[in-house]
Amino acid sequence: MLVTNKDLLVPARRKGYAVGAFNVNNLETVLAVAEAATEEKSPAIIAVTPSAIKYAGLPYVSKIVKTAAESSSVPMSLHLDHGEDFETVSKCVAAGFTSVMIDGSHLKFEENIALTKKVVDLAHPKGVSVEAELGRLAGIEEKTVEEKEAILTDPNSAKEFVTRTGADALAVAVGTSHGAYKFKGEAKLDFERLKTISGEIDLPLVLHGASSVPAWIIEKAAKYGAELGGARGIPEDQVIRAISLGIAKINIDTDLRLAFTATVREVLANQPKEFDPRKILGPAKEAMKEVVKGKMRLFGSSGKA
Ligand code: TD4
Ligand code: CA
Ligand code: ZN
Repeated sequence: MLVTNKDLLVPARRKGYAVGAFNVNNLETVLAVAEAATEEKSPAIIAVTPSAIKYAGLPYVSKIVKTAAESSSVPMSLHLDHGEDFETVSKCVAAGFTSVMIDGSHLKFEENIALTKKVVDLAHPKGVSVEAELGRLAGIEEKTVEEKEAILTDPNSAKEFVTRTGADALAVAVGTSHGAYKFKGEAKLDFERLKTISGEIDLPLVLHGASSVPAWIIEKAAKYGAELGGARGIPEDQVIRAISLGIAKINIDTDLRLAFTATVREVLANQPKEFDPRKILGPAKEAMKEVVKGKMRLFGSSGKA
């Protein structure tokens, strides 16, 4: 069934687990998430970025995801990830998204509040949840204390931000970043900061850039010709620690892209006579589904639907 992020995340924060938000841009990824959620009896958030909308088209992407959610026995939401402006958010709300993120993290504090509040005023009367972001996603390796303070979420202003905007969930910057190259050396998240923020705010907190970049996927991709040297993500034990400190929504895109790519490479390499897309993308879907199921178990959302 189709629900909002608020429906999924408030119980998650209260009970100490997290719901995965999985980015999709094609049918196979939607099927992978929906099938994994059903088999794991887990809630799931299906996330779509503006560039995924550009790729697939808003009517297609919204209808495919809604169809998946409505034909599922488990609760799923259709969420706009990193909505960049009011117009994009309005279009997604009109298309039936049940949750939107407005990413005003690049704006000045007061401007971020004003834009987020404007989105909340549009979304809430329609029963749509709103995620906001404070602080910028960036690796904190080799950064000075001053640089970190400028980038990461300021615990002192986070409370004021959520109170004044009325947002339902807050994406925090604690040292994660998007993509497959998060750290050069050891993974380093600012758990002290996260602890302080979650002490101040009882809203569900969101961890972006949370892919683990599993070694086995990188090795499989590399075996079949991928060049992904230096790829590094967030170790699973650090993800678990973040959940214990108030993270209730975890965004995963990179690990799905890697599983998809590694498997397509494998099939094409092993079966050079194959040219039926279903025989190539079917295994890629299965690989993504296994990744999603693993995340649901790791995040503690399995069995919570
Ligand atoms: O919000 N996300 C997904 C961002 C995807 C970037 O998007 P487009 O190419 O579609 O514009 C995350 O936080 C994912 O984090 P991850 O660790 O998986 O990269
Ligand atoms: Ca941002
Ligand atoms: Zn993100």
